[in-house]
Amino acid sequence: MDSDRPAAGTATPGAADMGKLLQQYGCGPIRFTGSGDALYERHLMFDNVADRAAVGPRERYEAVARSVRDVLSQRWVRTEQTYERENPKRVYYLSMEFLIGRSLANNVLNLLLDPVVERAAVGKGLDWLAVLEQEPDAGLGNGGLGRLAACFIDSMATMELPAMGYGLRYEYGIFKQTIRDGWQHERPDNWLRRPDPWEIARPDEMVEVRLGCSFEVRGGTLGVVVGRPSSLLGVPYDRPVVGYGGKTVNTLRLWVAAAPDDFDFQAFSAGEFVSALAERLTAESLTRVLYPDDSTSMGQGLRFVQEYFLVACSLADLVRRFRRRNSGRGDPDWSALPAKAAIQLNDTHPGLAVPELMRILLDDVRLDWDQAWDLTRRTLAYTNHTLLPEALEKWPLPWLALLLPRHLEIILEINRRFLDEVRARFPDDGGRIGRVSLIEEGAERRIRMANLAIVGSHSTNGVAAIHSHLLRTVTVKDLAEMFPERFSNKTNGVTPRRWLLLANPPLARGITGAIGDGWITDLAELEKLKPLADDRGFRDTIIRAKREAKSRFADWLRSASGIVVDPDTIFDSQVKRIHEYKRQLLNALRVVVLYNRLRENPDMEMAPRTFFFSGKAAPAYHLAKTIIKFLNNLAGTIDGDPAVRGRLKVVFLPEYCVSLAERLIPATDVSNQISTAGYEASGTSNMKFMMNGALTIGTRDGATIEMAEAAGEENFFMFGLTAEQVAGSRSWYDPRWHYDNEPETRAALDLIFSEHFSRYEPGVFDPLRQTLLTGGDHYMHLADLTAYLEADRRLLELYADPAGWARKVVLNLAGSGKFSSDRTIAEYAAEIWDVKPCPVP
Ligand code: 26Q
Repeated sequence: MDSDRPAAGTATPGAADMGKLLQQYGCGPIRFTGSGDALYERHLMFDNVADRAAVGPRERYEAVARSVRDVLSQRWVRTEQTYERENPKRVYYLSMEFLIGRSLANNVLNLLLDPVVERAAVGKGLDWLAVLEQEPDAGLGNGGLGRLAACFIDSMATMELPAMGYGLRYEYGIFKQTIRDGWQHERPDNWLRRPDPWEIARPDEMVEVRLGCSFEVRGGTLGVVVGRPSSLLGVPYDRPVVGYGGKTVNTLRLWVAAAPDDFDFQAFSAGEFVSALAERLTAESLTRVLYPDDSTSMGQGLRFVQEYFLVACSLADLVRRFRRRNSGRGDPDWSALPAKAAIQLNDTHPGLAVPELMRILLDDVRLDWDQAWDLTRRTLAYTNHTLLPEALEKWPLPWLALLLPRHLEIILEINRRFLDEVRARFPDDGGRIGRVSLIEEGAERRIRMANLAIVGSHSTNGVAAIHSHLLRTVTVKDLAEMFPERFSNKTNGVTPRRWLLLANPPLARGITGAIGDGWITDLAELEKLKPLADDRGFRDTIIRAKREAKSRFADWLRSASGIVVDPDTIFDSQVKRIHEYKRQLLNALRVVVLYNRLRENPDMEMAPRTFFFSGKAAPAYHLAKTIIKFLNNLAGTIDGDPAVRGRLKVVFLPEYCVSLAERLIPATDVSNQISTAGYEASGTSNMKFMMNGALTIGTRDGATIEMAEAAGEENFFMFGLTAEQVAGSRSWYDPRWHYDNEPETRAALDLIFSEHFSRYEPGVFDPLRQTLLTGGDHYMHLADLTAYLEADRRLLELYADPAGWARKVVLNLAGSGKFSSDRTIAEYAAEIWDVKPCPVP
């Protein structure tokens, strides 16, 4: 572990021994008598009942993690006691995904225990890095949306907000990716095979979830028993969320489905990967597996039940808490609900919260419709994360009729009243009814979850300025016209604790050396670095830190995979889910053009570069899988070509995940953010790269626009069509024109279609021709290729001037302060939730 992490202000334990620390974190009558050492020894011995000389690294990891948990547990209890006593308004963040990654190093860091733990590890001859490697990633999310939820709960705990995350405890997280012959294969991620030291099961706080039908297996197939209601149980598993400094420890509560003894349930399913896991089992299979996002998996009944299960468990839990805290002798004052609870819906995935909260208030509490509707709307708020029409959730009405008949009734009544209002306000606009209705009419009627979430809440926000603008003016224009005051923007952010302090110790140390460590909890302080852009000493510090991060990565890569990369080449990365709109293919075309240039002119000067790609394709997204295949073949062909050896290298890193991001991002010089303008809602890795000293080459999309504004456009390498130009040229755009008129574009495509990268697999890349050329290219790769190459040329020109490059790196760092999730959360707290910190004494 890095002892060189910057000192963290006055709270840093320094040389305090573990015993004192335990006292510091201890509270109330409970006191540990032993030291941290003794804690560890005790866990090692008694948790395993084994000879301590015989236990392996996994047991050591568990013993360390349990010791750390011991340290935080009193603070955790104390946090909940404080909230019980003070009864503040609380935030409930409902999300189908929390992409947490590993917890040990993060918790140690946030507890400010790292100097102590490191000394203890050295004292015991423990290989700390090997211990950390024992922890599996908690991969309970697909990508940006899930990782955002994880950054948000870190920020909320650090800012001492009374907040709770609600999600599902999937037994299998995002699938594991392996690459065979260049193709992606999926394996289940059995991350809970060994006991997880961070979770606490709370069977006493189990809740019941009722469904409108039952399930039966007859003759080997699954049957639905219509009209015979049944129920499931939700068992909470709690995980600590340690705020930086260790003062507040909030809770992430993840639900597991269990069957009552008399229950018989088997899942609906579709899609091979998920069904292979989900098909066989009973009620418990509901929370077995995370659905991979493929934007076409909307037809999956099990996912629908998962979403309802999250909503039903979480609302039951928070309503129970509200009753307990707000009832004097009789019933609680239900009108106080919005003053005590703010529920944030992470996309429409938990959108059934609208009819569920209505159901509770109408049927259980017995309020009248108007009261129930007013409270529901004032309690709920919704965040949108996508404009892609195919990714907007729409659930078939018959599914609700079968599973949630009462909810369907409520939705239809919401819609009836809403459309009456629409007719009254816009009597001459007949088309509007069809556009804003909560129901999409057609052969199969569907519930439009985004419309439901907007109508049923008091706040709708997008996740970057351009995204919020397009949401308001294009995607849900009619609704935004009706309720303009409900719409706002909350530009995303990332936690600087995990993504800078923990991931990049050399850089963090360099920053702290220059401006102190206030940036850890107030990232805007990075602005103080701006004048240092012209300070040669500081520039050198930063460049040395980058170099150190690069060689650390190269060393790790060699030992973990045998792949050798040269840290003296430019590290150029694009890491994210594989999707057409993110345009990994555009990046690949750039590489092919550079490759062609070198082949034609072997003596030309070109700074040596290493291109990293990493990311998963949804298992059923065939074109995305072909893109992965192409990237791998590109890597293989270039590797095998002596003409470019040492000058150009392409690496596809399998199994992109949080812990791989933590290694690669700090080592990256050039960050590629090249989505078709108007399609990437925000992006968040773009921010991580920026605060780790990479320069960005990118399109004017998502939060990248705001990043360039913050650092100064002149310090960014922006290129390509704007969102307006994309929309304006779609009707006449012709990829063929670029092929016919741009020699480098044509040469690159010709090389691909000549099977240069598929000599032994002719035809495998035919689908790419269809995408890029003959099929009209919806994402307009070729329209941006020459501009990309031109931006790339400017980038290389700057690279030839090390001082100029370093200067821009510093100016980027200095401008990255806005992109802390602390800033984002401060905006949600003030403008949507109206919640205040509730410090734990
Ligand atoms: C839906 C139905 C069935 C199965 C899966 C899904 C599903 C799951 C995950 C749909 C979408 C997602 C994830 C979306 C996502 O990650 N969006 C990203 O959110 C980030 C945080 O706001 C943004 O930065 C990215 O731009 C956006 O793509």
